Amino acid sequence: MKFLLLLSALGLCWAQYAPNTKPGRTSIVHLFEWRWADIAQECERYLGPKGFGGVQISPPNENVIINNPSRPWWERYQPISYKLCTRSGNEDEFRDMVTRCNNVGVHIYVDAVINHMCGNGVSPGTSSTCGSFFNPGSRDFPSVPFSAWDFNDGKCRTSSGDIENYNDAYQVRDCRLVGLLDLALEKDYVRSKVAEYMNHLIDIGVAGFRIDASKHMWPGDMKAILDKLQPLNTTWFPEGSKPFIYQEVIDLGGEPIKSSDYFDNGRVTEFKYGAKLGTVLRKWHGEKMAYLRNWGEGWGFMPSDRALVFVDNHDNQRGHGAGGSSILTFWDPRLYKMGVAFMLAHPYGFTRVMSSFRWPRYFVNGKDINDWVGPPNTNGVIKEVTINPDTTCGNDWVCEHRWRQIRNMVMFRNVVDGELFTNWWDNGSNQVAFGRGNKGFIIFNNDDWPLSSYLQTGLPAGTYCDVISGDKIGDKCTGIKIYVSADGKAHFSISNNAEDPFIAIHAESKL
Ligand code: QV4
Ligand code: CA
Repeated sequence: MKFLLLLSALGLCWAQYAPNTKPGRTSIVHLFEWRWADIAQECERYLGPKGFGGVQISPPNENVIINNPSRPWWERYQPISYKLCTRSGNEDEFRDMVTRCNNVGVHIYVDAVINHMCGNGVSPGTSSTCGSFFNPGSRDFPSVPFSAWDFNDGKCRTSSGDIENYNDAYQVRDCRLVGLLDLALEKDYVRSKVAEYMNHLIDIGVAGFRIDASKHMWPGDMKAILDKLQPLNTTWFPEGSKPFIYQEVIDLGGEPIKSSDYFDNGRVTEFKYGAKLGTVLRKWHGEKMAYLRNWGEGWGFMPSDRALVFVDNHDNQRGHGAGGSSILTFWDPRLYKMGVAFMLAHPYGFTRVMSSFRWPRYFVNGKDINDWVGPPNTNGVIKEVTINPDTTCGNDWVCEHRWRQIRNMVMFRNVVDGELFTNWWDNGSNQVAFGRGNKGFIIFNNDDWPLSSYLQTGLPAGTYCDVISGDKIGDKCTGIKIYVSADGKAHFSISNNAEDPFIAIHAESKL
């Protein structure tokens, strides 16, 4: 009996579903391609004070430099070594970022690219972000070191050596994803090198990992790597804390590899979430917001406590990965704000907000031919994130996370944390509302006619500031005011032409 208990305790040990955010902080933001120095400042000047729980950073390890096209964002998904040395900064800058962010209660989540090294077709040399030598043809990465023994060439059975058919789980795991040299993760040596890299990051103080291309790794191999990880740094985390793990698996149904295959290792990205939410808000295929009443598991999504959710990510916002045309992005700001607000108000999943850079999007026959364009830069050097007087960002950094509507909904989610999904209302079409216990209430009008309704909010009587049209500053609202009467009801009116056709109020926006 004791032995069984011990076994189950050990079993629970490595599975990490808790995001390790500070109490009262419930979302993370992906600061895609930001420099470590800018992230450190953003933690101190914005993310900490505004209640963000953490930052997903771009891969911090040395990658190949691609010059044709010129420094695409995706070069960072082609590792050369595990040295912390990229366009975002060196190891000193990385350590400074982790320390300063942790010190203001904002944790760092690393995008771990461990399925592969660089592309098979890349020329040998030292065109890498730290100048390390590598030779893809001979499978030589001396800075790790990895050599021909450490790759899956012998195991993959497709004629090209690349993944050719996603209906064959073996080739999806053992062959090359778009030509990327596939690591032999069944080897203890390879597992140890990967774990050594991740433990180095844990030692510095990171709180968890996005595991890139998880679909392309056997769940058992990943478990073996996770078993080698040490507990989080006790300067900032309780003794024995395990890193938060969320695995990138694109499962839209219809393939043999399922998200659920990975639940034992940690959370999994729920790609159905953004694809469906976009379809609903765009009103495609007869969808309407009224159908969101049973959003979550009711829509065939994975269990809420296994899901990492987002409206868009760095791939599908530009047509990579599961980039369906329904995906909402900053390019459609009105619908995007509604989508992100719906996500942040709804209890399902652990939420990640996207923060992008602008690029010269240019469609030819329905495909963005500039989908490769890297971050704002001067001769390849990533530009600083400048802050405008109105608190938005300059230098083509979009900073969706600083948009008032999104930033205030991150706070809304913190305030309603743990409260039930309550007081659903809809008009049978695209006007819907719901509450979170007696802590918050949100209402949307995505119909082509005005909304005017007297609804139960579940909130205590009082005057509340709408946090979408404005803020509560001192004892004043800079936007719309909502009057909740003693019975919890309030009148809402939202024009279908409103700049933002939705209203949100919560316990801390009460005057
Ligand atoms: C080219 C040819 C291949 C050929 C190869 C030969 O297209 O047919 O075999 O050369 O060397 C880039 C290029 C791609 C190129 C490849 C190898 O786009 O054309 O292949 O490099 O040089 C990002 C980009 C990819 C990019 C990759 C590496 O999206 O375009 O590939 O970085 O630079 C699936 C997966 C999922 C994945 C998603 C995009 O299941 O895991 O595709 N998502 C993650 C990341 C994503 C990243 C990777 C995985 C790879 O989120 O950003 O891919 O690490 O759905
Ligand atoms: Ca693989």
